[in-house]
Amino acid sequence: MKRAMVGSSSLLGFLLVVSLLVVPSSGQANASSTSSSVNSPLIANVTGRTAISLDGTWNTIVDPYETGMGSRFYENAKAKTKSDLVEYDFDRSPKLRVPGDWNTQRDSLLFYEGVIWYQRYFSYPKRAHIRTFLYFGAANYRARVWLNGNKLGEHEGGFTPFDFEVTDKIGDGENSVVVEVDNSRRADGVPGLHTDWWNYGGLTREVQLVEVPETFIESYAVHLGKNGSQIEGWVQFNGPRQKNEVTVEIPEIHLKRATLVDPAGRAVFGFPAKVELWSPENPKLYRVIISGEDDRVSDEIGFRTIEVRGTQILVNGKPLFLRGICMHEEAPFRSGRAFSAEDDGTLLRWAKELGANFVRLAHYPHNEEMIRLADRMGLLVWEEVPVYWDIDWQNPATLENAKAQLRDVIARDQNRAAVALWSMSNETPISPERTAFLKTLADYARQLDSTRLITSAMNRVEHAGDVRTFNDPLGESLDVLGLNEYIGWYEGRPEDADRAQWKFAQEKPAIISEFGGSAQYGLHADAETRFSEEYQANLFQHQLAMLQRIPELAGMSPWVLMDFRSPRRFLPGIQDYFNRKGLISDRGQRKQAFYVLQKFYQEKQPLGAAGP
Ligand code: GCB
Repeated sequence: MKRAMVGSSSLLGFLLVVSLLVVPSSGQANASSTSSSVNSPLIANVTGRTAISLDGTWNTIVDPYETGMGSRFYENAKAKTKSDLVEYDFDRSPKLRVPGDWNTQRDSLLFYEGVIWYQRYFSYPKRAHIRTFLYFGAANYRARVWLNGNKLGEHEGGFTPFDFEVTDKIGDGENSVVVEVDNSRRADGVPGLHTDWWNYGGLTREVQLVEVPETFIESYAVHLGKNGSQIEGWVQFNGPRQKNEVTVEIPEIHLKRATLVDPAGRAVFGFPAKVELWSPENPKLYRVIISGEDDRVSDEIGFRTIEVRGTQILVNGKPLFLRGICMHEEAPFRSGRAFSAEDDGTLLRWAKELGANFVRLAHYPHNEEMIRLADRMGLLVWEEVPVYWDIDWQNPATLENAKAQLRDVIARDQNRAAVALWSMSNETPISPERTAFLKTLADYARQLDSTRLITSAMNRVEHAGDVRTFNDPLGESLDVLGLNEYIGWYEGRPEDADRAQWKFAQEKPAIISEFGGSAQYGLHADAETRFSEEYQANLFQHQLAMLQRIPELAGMSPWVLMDFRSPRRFLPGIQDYFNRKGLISDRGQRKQAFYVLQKFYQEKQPLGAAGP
């Protein structure tokens, strides 16, 4: 037993058993193998680590008949004599950029769903006492990875990060990495066979080699305790040996505390601290430095509380109406999967211009930088896993897959003050199996992160004349109810909203997580004409007037910030495979409805449950 030091002078009251032996962490590390054979711990905050980027151009082979496995493409073989038969050659194959979806890099790949093999060489200076991980920001949808012909593992799920430890497999000097990426839709996948967004395939986010010491900080959570006066959290080490202490430092408030690490490499801490709170109006971030004996990680972290009281959402103890907008991770101007700081910045600046304090990042985890930027810009975030429409509710492997995606996005973003809500699903048809599946997910999310609110976007409504009752049994398992409704687009006329009265089966905060209608930018007609800007603007007017009459309302996120590609939108000259419900066109032009919502967000406050 031993006492750890608090700051430089006082003593910390934590007494923990100390051991010099630390086993690799269990929780996250081993759980990573549930739906995929990824056995490496998922390293948190890769941007704060020493890393070598493998972004750039990769050699690629389009393999529609999935010949590559049988032909052992992963060996990257070369004919050694003139009579050797090798029927592929990465070196002479066309290239694709990484990060990037393949669909928008080559015309012939726009609709492609299947396998593409990626290969590149890199040189690496191997050093003693350094552990190396090959880290992928995301690969849609399934990836199998080999280094120098040795299989590292595979991963399923198109929007979450994964890594493989390559310390023993990486060579000093030249190496070759091969990745088979398959974006075939699967009935047992998450999402399943049908989505209303483009199935962008490829290595869609960054690829890097991350270097850490032998015993390193695998993951950590640092947040404001529920009472608002204490900074709490945990640090998880991974490696053979660890000094008995970890230090958490917030230089700006002269805070430096040491905490003991338990034999499993975990330290749990909590100490009083007075911090300036993070909020949408004041997105204050502090530099937080976590140091063990050999490793040190620095992060920018905001401190705030979020909770519900009756039908209100409270941020830092005060009711806040979420003035939101939904968005896809779709690149402005060029169309395709967004991945760069420039793409993210444009989208979030548009949300700010609209007057939003909240974004619903539909329908899957967006790139990590998007969340970090929201943190810096003061935008609360709804993050979602792609449990979308119908999936294989009765399949245990599908549930494990959804849980793995949830676990990994929480592991990646749990230190972002911006993240207010974890969403389990979108518009899932009600059945006992579905409700049980989503309840399991909601319980799991709470177990992993008790500091945020759990929600889902639902759409079951019971009609009795003009009274609409939102009633989904899943609501029992949630903190906040998300409701998608399309009065005036899929249902009736925009004016029907004037008579609609809303009731909610559960007394909980409700967010209208979607409403909207399509308009082609520049198409002008009267407000009766579908796809005209006037129709969409009129629909927004009626919707907003209706939403103002719902006292339970805690927020809204209309559908959607920008037009996005969708394989189910066929109308020539209008849709052309784009969902046109954007308030901004895919070329960045603001439609009339943009200004209707902007005016509403600027003028009408406070709203709904956050009102007086
Ligand atoms: C919805 C879905 C969203 C679609 C949207 C639409 O209810 O949640 O993914 O894109 O409607 O435009 O139909």
